[in-house]
Amino acid sequence: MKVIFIQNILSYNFGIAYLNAILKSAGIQTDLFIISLEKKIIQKIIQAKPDLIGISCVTGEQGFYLNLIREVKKDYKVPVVIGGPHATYHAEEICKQEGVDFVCIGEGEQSILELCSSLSSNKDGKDVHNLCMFRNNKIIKNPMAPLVEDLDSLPFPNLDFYFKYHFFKNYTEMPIVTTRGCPWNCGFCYNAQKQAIYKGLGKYVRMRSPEKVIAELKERLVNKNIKSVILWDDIIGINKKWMQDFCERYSAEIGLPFFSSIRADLVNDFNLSLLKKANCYCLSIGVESGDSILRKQILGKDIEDESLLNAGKLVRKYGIKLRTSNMFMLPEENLEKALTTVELNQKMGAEIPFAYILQPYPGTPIYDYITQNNLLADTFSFDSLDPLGISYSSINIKIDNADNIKTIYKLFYYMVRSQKLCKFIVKIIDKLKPENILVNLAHNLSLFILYCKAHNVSYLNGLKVTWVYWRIDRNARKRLSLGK
Ligand code: B12
Ligand code: SF4
Repeated sequence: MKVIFIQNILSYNFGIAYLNAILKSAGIQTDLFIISLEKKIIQKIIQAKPDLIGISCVTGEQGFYLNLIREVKKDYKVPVVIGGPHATYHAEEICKQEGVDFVCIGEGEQSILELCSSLSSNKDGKDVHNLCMFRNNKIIKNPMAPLVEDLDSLPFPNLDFYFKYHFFKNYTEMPIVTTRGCPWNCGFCYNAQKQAIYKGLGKYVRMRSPEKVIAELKERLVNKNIKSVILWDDIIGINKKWMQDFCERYSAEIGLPFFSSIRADLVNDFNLSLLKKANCYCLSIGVESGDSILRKQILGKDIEDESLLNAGKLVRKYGIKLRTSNMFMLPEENLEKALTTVELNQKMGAEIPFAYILQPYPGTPIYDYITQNNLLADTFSFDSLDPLGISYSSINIKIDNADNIKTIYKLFYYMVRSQKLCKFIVKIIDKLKPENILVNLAHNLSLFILYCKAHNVSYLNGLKVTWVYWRIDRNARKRLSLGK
């Protein structure tokens, strides 16, 4: 049995890495193809003769993957299973698409093993937990397996196949996942849906033991030029004992600077003194909107202004860089409310203020709000959601002052960092069209600065990384447009 994973994004994918580890431990052969790093991708996949193709998909990428698997299947009949966030939240829709044989809802370790053995014994996945499929015009949903209760029982995620690519050999940042699940349910996030899918199937928020996390990191750092670590968790800091144990072990045994996200209401002296001692260089906090009504009632994030201001003050007091995550083009947002987001970030002292455009994912409360209030743009299409959420080619909702807000989104970094510049921009905002070439240039420059600061790299190294990404992206686009 041979399983091949196909991936679009130029980054590790820990969903795939966990599945790789579990398959390898069962003696199943695996490989990975990263589309932008391969020439003649279709031929390569066919030549590899997989018995199963696995794809991990976030919303926005589905159209791309569906086209690719249809191309493969023209010349090579192979079962395809799609998992990951998009498959989990939109299983019924995606299972009907041509070329998709199975959709895996939720955690996939048990399912992928069961699927391999089911396919080997010609059972067509009907006996496999978590799978959803479309057969004889009917959607079949198999029972869900309970959540993996003890994350320490899983083998360490296996990234080996990423290192066949030069690109990953040069990576200086090492991510790690320490938890699964988040106890909150913000209205723009899929977490609430995931909680509902897993209701009654075990404890939702689980943490790996600090001991195992450190052991995995140590294993992963051997012979690599890693300069920093990034925690790819939804949240840290909920469990005091865990935080203390993790931070103490990290500082004694790893010590590299690391990045993490944290909720503002978990920012306190206890957590921050531990994080600082462990060499946390940057914390990312979700502000979402500076307008508390928008944040709390429309976006469903129950965090007070005071909590954000206090978090900003404390993070700065401990000498940790403050990254914030903000959204624009929100329902009921107007110029004044968008400017409150700038102002709150200024007051918090955000050094790395990052802005996104709201992507109203179908199935989330914010999407329901937008559709019920007739705010969805006529041009909205499920398939055109931006897989990165930063390009604003697909603005999805109708709001007043849209042009002004788009300009603020693009110049956000400068407006937060300099009050003088902010006042000036506000004065001439009507003249600054968001498509203006200078506005676009300034926006791209700010993305570059934000990248370097958040990833703790010098501008020179940042330029090298940008150049590598740009070249890979340009070559991949050329090849794909020529069908190679
Ligand atoms: C790390 C992370 C990133 C990283 C890496 C992305 C990646 N593709 O791995 C970076 C920083 C690059 C990133 C970027 C983005 N992210 Co992000 N990210 C995360 C985060 C915090 C952790 C992902 C992770 O490693 N989880 C741990 C692994 C073990 O879990 P998993 O991925 O779910 O995998 C399990 C199952 O899903 C399943 N599975 C997964 N793949 C497959 C494949 C097969 C074949 C099978 C059978 C099963 C299977 O089995 C796995 C093991 O149990 C998640 C939130 C979360 N907690 O999952 C958000 C999350 C995935 N991100 C999200 C978003 C929106 C984005 C961005 C659009 C944000 C932005 N504006 O930049 C971009 C999109 C990038 C892209 N095209 O992938 C959303 C996706 C929502 C959606 N509907 O798709 C999530 C779910 C956050 C959220 N709660 O809404 N992200
Ligand atoms: S705290 Fe973060 S991960 Fe948790 S529900 Fe809110 S946005 Fe989602």
